[in-house]
Amino acid sequence: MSANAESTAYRSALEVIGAVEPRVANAIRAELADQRESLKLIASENYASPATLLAMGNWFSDKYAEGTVGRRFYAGCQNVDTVEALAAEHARELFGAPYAYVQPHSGIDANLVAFWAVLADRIESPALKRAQVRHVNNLTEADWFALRRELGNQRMLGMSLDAGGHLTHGFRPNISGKMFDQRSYGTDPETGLIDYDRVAEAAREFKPLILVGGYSAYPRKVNFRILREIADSVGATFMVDMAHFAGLVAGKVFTGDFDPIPHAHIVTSTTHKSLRGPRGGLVLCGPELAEQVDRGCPMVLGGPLPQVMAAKAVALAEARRPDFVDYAERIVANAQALADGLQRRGAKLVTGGTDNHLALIDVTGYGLTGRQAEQALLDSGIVTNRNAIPQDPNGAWYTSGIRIGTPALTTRGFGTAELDATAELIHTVLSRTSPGTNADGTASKAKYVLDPGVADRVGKQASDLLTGFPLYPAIDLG
Ligand code: DSN
Repeated sequence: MSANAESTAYRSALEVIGAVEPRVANAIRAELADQRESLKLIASENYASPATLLAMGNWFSDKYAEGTVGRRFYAGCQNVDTVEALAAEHARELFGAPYAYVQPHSGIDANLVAFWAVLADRIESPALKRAQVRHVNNLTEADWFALRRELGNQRMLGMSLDAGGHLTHGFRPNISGKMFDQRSYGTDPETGLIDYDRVAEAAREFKPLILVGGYSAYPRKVNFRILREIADSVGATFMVDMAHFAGLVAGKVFTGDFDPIPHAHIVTSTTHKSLRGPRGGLVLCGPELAEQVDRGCPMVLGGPLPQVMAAKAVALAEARRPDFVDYAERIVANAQALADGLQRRGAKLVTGGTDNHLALIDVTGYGLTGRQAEQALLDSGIVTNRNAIPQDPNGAWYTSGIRIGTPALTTRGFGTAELDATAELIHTVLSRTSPGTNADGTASKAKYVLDPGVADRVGKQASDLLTGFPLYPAIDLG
């Protein structure tokens, strides 16, 4: 590849786009500039490689390909078959999974596919069995009524939202919380850690059809062997949503009891977080669920996005290279340096640290809500997101936490020294921010006052830190 191939590719693409709608080309340029200039600590974001990004901008976007490899509802899918089969093969090899389905457009979609597969596999529904084997026109109204009744109201046990679980694990704002009868397991109020005995107790009492493991804001490893034993003890199907930590599984940081693949019946993920691929999802499972998973489109998914499957194939191939192991190890070392740096300076962290890619600051220690802290940090060039903490006194909107993660800055090349410097910047901003007041004099959960000069000074320091680690260094848009 020539030294300036990436620059040439993007310059040409922007020229072509700009000739039609210059404002779109300008927004794309501005997005790169913004990403280059911000200290990105959003735990679920990353920077995909130029090869991954370029694999999405092509004529695969013009192709319908409902169905699966070799069994499509449209003609002319041979090239889509090639990229879908490649992405699935890389996913199987990377994770050591018997079966991979790479069509889901997002993590939520991947979870919906998994829910469908488990329901279809587990529900003793004569009506569903008839619906699977007969043409739908041959079912009676009574069959359909029975099918709806039998599929609905099944039980799911997942991690509670404020302990770090995800909306799709049975919470009300998501369809999973409306179709399933859901209960959650929390964390120990003293340690903030999952208490497996209490999970087992909840499972014994509730007898869920599905036990869900996985999280989007829990800063610790999870023992999937124990969760599988709990699932088995009550006859539940064990599903793991590894969207956040898929990169750590791929990079062999989480092995043995902490690798979900050998323990779960079905595993879902996104591909764009620590895995560093395109925005999308995937499902991994054994042969017993594969047939139902394959029905994902059109059962719950719209037509596949072949251009994204092409990009998944590229990114998964990258993740199979030996240097991805080094990347995954550095993500965790960096998160620990960030967590240690914050705690040394007086910050309070949920669970007192991290052993994955993220940490959760309890900003009540600074007298702030998550919303105030998030905005003050943003004013200072530090991009994070507010997040509930266990038993959050400020609820899910204002919150009391700030979630920070290292996959993106590690991709940029940051090491532990830079993460310690980042901890200093975060602590400076939070300790120099005070809660504001409403017009009527009451305390505001949103308004805040940042000491004069702090945002500019920290913003400059953040920018200096980033200068040593250019983002997409080979891309010069001119
Ligand atoms: N939105 C993702 C996150 O930030 O964790 C999860 O869906």
